Amino acid sequence: MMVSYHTQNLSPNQCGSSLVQTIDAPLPLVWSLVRRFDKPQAYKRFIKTCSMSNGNGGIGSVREIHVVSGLPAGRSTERLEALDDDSHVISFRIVGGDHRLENYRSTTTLHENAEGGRGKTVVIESYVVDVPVGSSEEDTRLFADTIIGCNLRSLARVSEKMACAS
Ligand code: A8S
Repeated sequence: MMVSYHTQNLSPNQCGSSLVQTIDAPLPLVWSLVRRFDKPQAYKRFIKTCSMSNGNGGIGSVREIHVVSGLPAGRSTERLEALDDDSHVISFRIVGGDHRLENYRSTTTLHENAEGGRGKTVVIESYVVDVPVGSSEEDTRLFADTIIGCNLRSLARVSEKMACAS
């Protein structure tokens, strides 16, 4: 069931992977951050601004991201594809921008950690993206994995800080 959200059907010119992060904070708290499509800067690194160009956070909403300087990109247009408050699933697709992540689509799911008991959350984030002409699959995956890894560790830090304070 949780695996099926992260099953990837890759075309020959695509690559993808999935990353896992355990967080020492309750699922509802972590979900309250992850579900906010209109506020990715609450935990994602590298984002300078985010404004909504369509909708206000429901499925079909579109956001315009501007990233901080120093990255090989300036902006990204992203559409919310799925948001399920019962299953704790969120998925978005990149539909434009000046970067090299063409046809990027990611799915993030949250799970209560069975081993650590209540109060711990496991986050799984997977993605599929086109390998740009002239780039290798390995480089494309390394680039995306690095950004997502930073974001997931930041999500853990922010969530754990909030859990401590509450
Ligand atoms: C996310 C995931 C990624 C975001 C990438 C991979 C991006 O925002 C950054 C640099 C780029 O070159 C591409 O969940 C893009 O946000 C930080 C602008 C899309």
